[in-house]
Amino acid sequence: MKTWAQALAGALLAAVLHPAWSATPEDGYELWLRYRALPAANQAALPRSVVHAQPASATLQAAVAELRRGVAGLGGRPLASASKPANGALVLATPANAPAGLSLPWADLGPEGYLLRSTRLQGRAVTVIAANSDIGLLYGSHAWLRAAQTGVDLGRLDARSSPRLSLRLLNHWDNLDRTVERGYAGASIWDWWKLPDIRDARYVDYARANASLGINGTVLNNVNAKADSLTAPFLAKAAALADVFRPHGIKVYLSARFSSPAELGGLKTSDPLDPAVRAWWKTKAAEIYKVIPDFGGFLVKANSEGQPGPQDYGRNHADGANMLAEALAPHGGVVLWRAFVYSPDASDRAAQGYAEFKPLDGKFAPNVIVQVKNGAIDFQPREPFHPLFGAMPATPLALELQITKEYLGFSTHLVYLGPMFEETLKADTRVKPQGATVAAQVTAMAGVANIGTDRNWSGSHFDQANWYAYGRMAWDHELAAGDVAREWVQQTFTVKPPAVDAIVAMMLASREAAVDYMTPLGLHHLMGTGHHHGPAPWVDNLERADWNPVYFHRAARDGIGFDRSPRGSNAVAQYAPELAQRFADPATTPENLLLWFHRLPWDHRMASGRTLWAELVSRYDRGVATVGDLRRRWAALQADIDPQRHAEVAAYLAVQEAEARWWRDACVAYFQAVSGLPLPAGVRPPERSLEEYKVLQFNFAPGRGG
Ligand code: BDP
Repeated sequence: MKTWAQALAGALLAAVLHPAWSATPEDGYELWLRYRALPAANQAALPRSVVHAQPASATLQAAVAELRRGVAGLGGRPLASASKPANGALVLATPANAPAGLSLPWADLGPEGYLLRSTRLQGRAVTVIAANSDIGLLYGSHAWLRAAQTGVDLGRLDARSSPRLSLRLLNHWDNLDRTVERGYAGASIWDWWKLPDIRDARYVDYARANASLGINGTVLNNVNAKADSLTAPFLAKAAALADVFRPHGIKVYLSARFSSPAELGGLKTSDPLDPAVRAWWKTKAAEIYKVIPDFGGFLVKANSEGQPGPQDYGRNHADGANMLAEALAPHGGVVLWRAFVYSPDASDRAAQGYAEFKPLDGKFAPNVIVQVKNGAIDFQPREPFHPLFGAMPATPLALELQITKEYLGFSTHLVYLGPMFEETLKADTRVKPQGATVAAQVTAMAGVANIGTDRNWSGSHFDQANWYAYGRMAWDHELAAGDVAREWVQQTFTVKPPAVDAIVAMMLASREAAVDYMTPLGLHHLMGTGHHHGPAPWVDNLERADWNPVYFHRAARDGIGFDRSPRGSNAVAQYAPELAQRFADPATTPENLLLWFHRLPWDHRMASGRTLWAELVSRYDRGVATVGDLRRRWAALQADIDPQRHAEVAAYLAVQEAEARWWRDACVAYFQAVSGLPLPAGVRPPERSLEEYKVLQFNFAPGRGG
């Protein structure tokens, strides 16, 4: 088999020799904003002029600049600014500058929404992009460009969209030394050393890409925060970034370290009820707003995994969050207070977030948002939705998703997360008889970013799709993962229908494949210690019980799984009664969550008629087979994809296939040893012995995650 480097070198050579592709190889830098020439027939519908308010605000200028760039690429033509509509013109309209004769449903658009409409205005056929604000016009311009890139008929547009969530955020886990916690795409793009004076051009492209999705806020630094990020020099750097992002509608937020009053202010305590501590935060907030007048607020990880917090002083989460909220409120800022907490002594880690936060419902200040991970453990390949969704009706909640694939094969595995995001957003919490999705329970979304200095931004071409899908679904949670994948492929790779269909099908198969080859049937937390890559279900020696894979799978001679039914930890009781009842019984628990909620004998009968043991092995096999299939399908697309990106993806898929086998073989070997059962008939034995898998070490690059 060729090595990764050989495959890449071969492909680069092919790129040079291949006559069908342009001389500049595609390296992924342009993301989905590539604006390649449309087929000649579609170019005719592109505008030659754009009518907009003068003088244009910085945001309107950004919109017009993006439209110019797009039309130049799509049709090779300039787009002139005009004051009157000509035939075929684009007209950017807000109520304040709407041309005479234009009547639109402004009230329905909300502060950020937009409308695209092909219409007649002053006797001319035009396309109106309308919004109540310039930021709405920027979003509308991006939507128009998306329509153009995805082959929508530009002469018959009639679309309208407004976000339901007012906060659509990225969370960067970027450290001040430019390492990125759980980052697999190079270093942090924030060049703290050169900021604030040097503003990398990449910051603008970052803002453009985010604005194209409707992302409107970014937390710059890691939730495991250093107090330094709140010192004057760093605030000046953050302010420089805020200046770059502002025209694109993106506010800057910072992760705040709870012990900052003691660490930076020299106070004896950081007790949230201490008047001096409260005063310190008020002064700090005022200092921040002086340099960043539209600062978004603080994200806080407190009393979680060793981080300081109010419990250090005998106070609770509400005491801590409300103190910060009080400091930010006069300036319009919010506190995003994370609910990711678990203590070493609890009997079920999955039950703790709910246990600590549910009693505090209604106790938080109005500008506090409790930020909850999608599931109750930790961004596993599949988790049921977190029971806090729907359980805190008096508290605004944010849904936190992880875009970076800490538990899903880093950036080498092709795993499209759209289906996973959709699964959570559309999960029915059953807190209302008529149904109540997770999406309907939240007022904000936060995505842990997968962005770094790699030329392709996300570490792999397909990981760009996860950034894209997160942003699109944060704007519109009703979107289907398949539709989002389709528009991403059309903008990123090709518009040829058979190739688009083939790539979308690959993407849609990929998440379930990863669940199958890593943690099928509701298993979770089987990964290697520390770096979290590769299988290690045998680990049982970590200082905290609830860090050990054996704590989560509980496999032994008599069975496997975590009993969260009333006979076990009873974590099922944290769900609405209807779900609690459904999850309490193996017969009514969805099979894909079976071992999350139940500990069952190996000979438990599955829907397929197989025993649990045979089913488990077959799921592992199915996962590996699907990855082999993805490889073959990608190989068949060689003529449709530019050579550099084709080869890079092919090389990554080869790694993924080898690692899927590693996962499968190591887990099957381990569970076989524990269960003492023979392999089901016809099943391929693991390539190596269990002992060999146990000593395999995954070499991860230092500085690329803790
Ligand atoms: C875990 C990560 C750890 C993060 C933590 C968090 O392994 O690096 O700090 O989540 O979300 O999944 O705070």
